[in-house]
Amino acid sequence: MTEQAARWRVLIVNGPNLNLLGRRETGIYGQRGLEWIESSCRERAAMLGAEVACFQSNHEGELVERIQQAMGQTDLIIINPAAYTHTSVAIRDALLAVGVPVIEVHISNIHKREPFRRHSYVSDIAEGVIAGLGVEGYLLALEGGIRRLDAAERQ
Ligand code: DHK
Repeated sequence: MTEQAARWRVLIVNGPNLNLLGRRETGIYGQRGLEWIESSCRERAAMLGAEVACFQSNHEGELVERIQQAMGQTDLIIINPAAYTHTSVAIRDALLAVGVPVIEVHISNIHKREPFRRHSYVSDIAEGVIAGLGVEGYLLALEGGIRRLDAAERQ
């Protein structure tokens, strides 16, 4: 597929410990690092007519601030809040505040793990949720999210 000019701006946000992907609990999270996710998403986005900004932090406040900066600047947020999925009202409120469609991604199937991982503060405000499909889940979120933006524009 040939590259098109960017029509959509996508922000990919990753929460705590995801900087250690590829080295951390590889039986659960796999061998690929965050760099693979970010470069694959940039490449796929370019093919789909979108541009991607990536952000990772281990700090809740930094994640909130980066989400706030997306207000009026971003068409889609793909977020894996990692452990903050299960605890952070602040991240939920930031996502609600910016009013941008959200797709939540988890590398592992959080419903198959410890009971405390089954609750997400993001799922009920997200357009969609992908869990358990490994790091490929980010690419699926990107494709699905852009397809939805394209469809909404055509209406
Ligand atoms: C990543 C984490 O770091 C955990 O805290 C979540 C999520 C699950 C994931 O599967 O991507 O519970």
